[in-house]
Amino acid sequence: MESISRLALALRPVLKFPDPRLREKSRPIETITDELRQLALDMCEVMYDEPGIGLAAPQVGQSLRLIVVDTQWSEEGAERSPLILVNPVLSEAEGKVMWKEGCLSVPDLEAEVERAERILLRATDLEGAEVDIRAEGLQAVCFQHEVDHLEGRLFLDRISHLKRSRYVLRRKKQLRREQEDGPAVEAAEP
Ligand code: K1U
Ligand code: ZN
Repeated sequence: MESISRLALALRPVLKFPDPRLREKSRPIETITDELRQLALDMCEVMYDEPGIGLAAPQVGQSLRLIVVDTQWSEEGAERSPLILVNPVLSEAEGKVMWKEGCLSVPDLEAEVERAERILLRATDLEGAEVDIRAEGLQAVCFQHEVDHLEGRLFLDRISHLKRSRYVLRRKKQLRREQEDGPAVEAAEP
């Protein structure tokens, strides 16, 4: 049954660098509609399927200030418990950490990025209630990464020029090869 529903309902594809839609500043959400609720659920599915610990609406081609985050679900024994955050704003940043990040929109790159160690994130949930979350460690880093997406920024913009230029060249070659040979085929799940 599971495999039939997964076949019937295609997941929203994740846009990949250098898609220009990843560089747009997303617009604030004014009204919480059924369409927005559906988008949030679809984003959670994509995040768990990829797999990832966060996702921002522009990564699925929607220029809206909506993010989903679940930094714990992949730990042993943990349940899925996504945070769905509308119009998130970061404040009260304290301290600095270096964190090795990846991005579902920037294939085949992991790099150390400097981030604030602790932050306060203020947002609205899907019921329209205000939420304040004080975060540190991976959750704080993930919030900063996702809010960057809403501004059209990628973690690539926060690494050295040399590392970025090397990645851009490698990615161009990869895309050229895919155009010639077709995209690499991912192993099917059992
Ligand atoms: O926004 C994204 O592209 C998702 C990205 C978020 C992120 C990762 C690391 C640091 C900050 C933000 C990812 O989820 S990449 C995949 C990943 O980190 C992961 C996947 C499965 C299990 C554990 C981590
Ligand atoms: Zn990302």
